[in-house]
Amino acid sequence: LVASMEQVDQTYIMIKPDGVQRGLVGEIISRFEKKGFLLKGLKLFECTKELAEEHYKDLREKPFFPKLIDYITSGPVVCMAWEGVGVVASARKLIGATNPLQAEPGTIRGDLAIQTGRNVVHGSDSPENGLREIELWFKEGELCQWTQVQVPWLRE
Ligand code: RTP
Repeated sequence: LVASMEQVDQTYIMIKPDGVQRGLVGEIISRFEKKGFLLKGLKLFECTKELAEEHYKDLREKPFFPKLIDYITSGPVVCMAWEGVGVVASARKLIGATNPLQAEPGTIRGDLAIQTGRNVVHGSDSPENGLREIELWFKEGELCQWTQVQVPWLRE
């Protein structure tokens, strides 16, 4: 009941084409599942250049922007919406630092990647961007409104 007074956030998590190609989909999803967050949406998806550019629009002046768009559109991605108290910051911790060589062991990037340009997963950086990105990547009707059966021992 304490948790119900706290802000429930949503984050957009995306397994990038390298994660899909390397067969890491199950491994990555399972880290968020095991943590206990609520999965609201999930799909394998080939994104257009326009969508990738909109998603990363804040980075459009960066020198690596064209390479980033080529990378994200180079194969299917796995789009996910996750919900929970503190989910945005927690997911960023589970993912680890942008540069996988700087990411702590135990994080997704720390365990599974070596290059910034092939860092296997994306996670929203704020609750506002979580909502914006979920709206951008999912159509109406693609998200599920469901209640997790209370897992004993997950919460006090
Ligand atoms: P993301 O949005 O994918 O979760 O990554 P992030 O917040 O950790 O990092 P951000 O600075 O927003 O960069 C977005 C993605 O752009 C690629 N990148 N390449 N070559 C480079 O110097 C460089 N810097 C960033 C990475 O794929 C990064 O995740």
